[in-house]
Amino acid sequence: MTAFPDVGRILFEGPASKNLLAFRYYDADEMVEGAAMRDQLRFSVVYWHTFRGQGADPFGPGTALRPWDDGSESIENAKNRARVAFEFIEKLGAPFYTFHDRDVAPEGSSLAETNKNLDAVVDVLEEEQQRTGIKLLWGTANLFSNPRYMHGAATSPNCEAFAFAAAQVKKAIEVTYRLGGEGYTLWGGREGYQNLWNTDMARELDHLAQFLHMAIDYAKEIGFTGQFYIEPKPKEPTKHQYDSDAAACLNFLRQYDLLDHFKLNLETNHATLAGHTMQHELEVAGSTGALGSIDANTGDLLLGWDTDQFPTDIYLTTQCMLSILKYGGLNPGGVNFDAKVRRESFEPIDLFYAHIGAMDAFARGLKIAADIRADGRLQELLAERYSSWDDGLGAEITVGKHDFASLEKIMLDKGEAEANRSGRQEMLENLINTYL
Ligand code: XUL
Ligand code: CO
Repeated sequence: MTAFPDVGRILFEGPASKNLLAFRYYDADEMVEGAAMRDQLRFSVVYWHTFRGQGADPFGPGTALRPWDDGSESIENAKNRARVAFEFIEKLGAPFYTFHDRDVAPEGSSLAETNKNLDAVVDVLEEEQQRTGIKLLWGTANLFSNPRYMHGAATSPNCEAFAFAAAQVKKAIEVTYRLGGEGYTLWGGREGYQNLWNTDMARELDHLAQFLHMAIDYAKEIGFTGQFYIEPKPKEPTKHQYDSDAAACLNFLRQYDLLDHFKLNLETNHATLAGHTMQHELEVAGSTGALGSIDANTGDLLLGWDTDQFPTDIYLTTQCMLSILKYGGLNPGGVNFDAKVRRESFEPIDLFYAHIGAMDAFARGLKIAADIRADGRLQELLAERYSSWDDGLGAEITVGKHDFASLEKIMLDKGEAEANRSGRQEMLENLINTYL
């Protein structure tokens, strides 16, 4: 049985190819900065949008045609869907995937039954991973769709919602471990508030930290050594999410002694919702040693919500890959396409076009970033800009040889600081464009 009879393995055909079902830039074996593109980019397909997304929006129901899916909540349908997912990922040639517990298997009428359903589908995932060699980048639990989580999960005022979420994450970590997952992600879901009149923020944050400590303690107990991530997002579904941006996440992790156990999974559209660029978020995380993985998508700047579109903008992917290379790559993270096809792109083939374009955009971004780094002018100009700190007074300040009084004396003697140099913003923007 095949769900995509008209599509074979997607091949690299090079930039001259006119075939839109081929890669023009992503050549998995091509070496860039000493590693194959496959290992530099570590592409990953998300189960939730790609295999569960129906294209519904707040104004209308789903439109997607998915002939292999009978629309039921049966285990058989879930198992079949899992096999289709692997056919797709294998044909695409992505080495990884990610899923939430509830994406892959239906909920039962009790936690025990739900866990049993999950195990039954995880049997198929395991079988398909072995058959194809595709690996699990990270696992996660859906702690936001079920109505029990209406007030949040770890931050719920209802301690039994917290307890249920704990049981759910325990199981999801076990399943991730069983499947050889390289990481585990906790996105905030509904951990935030809609209204401060009914919210004890300090208490909620204490509970969230306690929950994360329980997760890492349990991973340790069972021997799961994968990387844990939290994923910043400023709003949606709540008015304010506690993990609002990279800086807020880092502050939270530091405050609660969690910094050694978590890295950040940064998502482009979450960065823009936070009023930042993805480059900003990558620099904040990277410069702190906390850059873990990316959810590679993009938003629509004319729509103020999380549109989760596939990335096609070479300028954006170049910025991403420049920061990623600068901070030593993503391994064990990856470039995870947390993106969905548009409601109007309802045919199965659109899933291929979407992923192929995004993979090519990132491959191109990687190659351009590597060119910029090999050329070296950008780094030279940056180094030059800070060169006053390399010796003399700057170096003395850096090593702690001065205080306010000694600096005052120097400036009283000199009377004025040395003249500034131009920031050369336009020249640098032009320089970047010469590589594109
Ligand atoms: C939500 C989002 C999630 C996480 C996984 O905006 O990005 O899909 O990536 O829970
Ligand atoms: Co995401």
